[in-house]
Amino acid sequence: MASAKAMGQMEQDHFVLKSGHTMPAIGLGTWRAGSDTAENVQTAITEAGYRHVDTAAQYGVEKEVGQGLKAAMEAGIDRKDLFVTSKIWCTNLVPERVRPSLENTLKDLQLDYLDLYLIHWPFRLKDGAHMPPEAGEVLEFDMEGVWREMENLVKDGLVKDIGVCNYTVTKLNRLMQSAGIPPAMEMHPGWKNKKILEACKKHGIHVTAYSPLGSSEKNLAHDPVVEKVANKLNKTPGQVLIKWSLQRGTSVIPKSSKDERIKENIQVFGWEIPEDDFEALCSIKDDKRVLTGEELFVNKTHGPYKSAAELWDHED
Ligand code: NDP
Ligand code: 1BO
Ligand code: 1BO
Repeated sequence: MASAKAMGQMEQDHFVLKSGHTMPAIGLGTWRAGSDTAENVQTAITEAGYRHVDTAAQYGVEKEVGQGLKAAMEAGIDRKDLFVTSKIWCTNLVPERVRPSLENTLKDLQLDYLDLYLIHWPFRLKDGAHMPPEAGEVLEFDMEGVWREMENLVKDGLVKDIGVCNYTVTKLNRLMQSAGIPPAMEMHPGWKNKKILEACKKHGIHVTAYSPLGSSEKNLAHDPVVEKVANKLNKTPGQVLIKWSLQRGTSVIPKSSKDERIKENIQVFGWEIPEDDFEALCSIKDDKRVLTGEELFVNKTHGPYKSAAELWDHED
């Protein structure tokens, strides 16, 4: 796939969603963010220049993220200049739990609205479900009912945009009647996830690339192709991976708990990956997901999902 740059689009530090709202192109990820989350969020905003933070109820750090946001606002950053995303967890994917879940998230984040509220995974789990789930712990998911309640949050001004994560083209098509659906999907040179990106582009839907560095498990910063391109461009491997995502026209939410890397990961403007190096990155072998969802949602004996392929509608 040619990069957005190669297709003549201008480099941009933000994207405009279908709703007309603006999303900063780089956000700070907070999954497995650890004990320094509040300080990391504050540093990211006040020192590194981030204006976008991605979190989730399931990450268990919303209170800390909220403390970091509060400190940044006390230091003079306006709420309206920040873009805060959170996600509803799988145990709460029933219409009547949507609003209370959002209210808890807002309370923990010390905010009165979210910029983006996402369905974290399109599977409903029973409260207290095991990993991997035991028989009967993956429940029926009323996708349209939950979505309607999320739309009500937008109508009531509690959330500016709503979206989904970890969707397939099949599932996305079910929701396509709705206006704007910014999805967050795993994307890096080791899992390009082209089908969903192309389907979203076709519908004019903005995509955020999560785990852009390959997450902790696959960390592509040590991949020889990435290292070679980084050396050539005099950039770090992390910057090259983040820029690769931006050049595909996605926003990107790298996570780091280290101040230096938090700062490094947003220094990705004013230069570009040349087309041949971009293509070399696209050719990295081993095109596989890191987050298969298998541990969370697959019960090989009892189902309802008996394999990761079933979770992803056999689209991989
Ligand atoms: P990333 O791809 O962001 O990788 C994070 C790992 O890379 C950490 O081990 C981090 O270590 C390390 N790292 C960070 N910066 C650099 C660098 N410059 N050079 C080398 N290594 C680096 O993984 P995530 O899976 O955390 O994805 C990012 C964010 O996306 C998540 O935190 C979360 O907010 C979101 N996400 C959303 C999902 C969804 O379902 N919607 C699923 C998965 C992620 P260290 O902290 O020590 O720097
Ligand atoms: C279990 C949560 C995966 C990262 O979003
Ligand atoms: C569309 C996903 C944005 C994450 O912050």
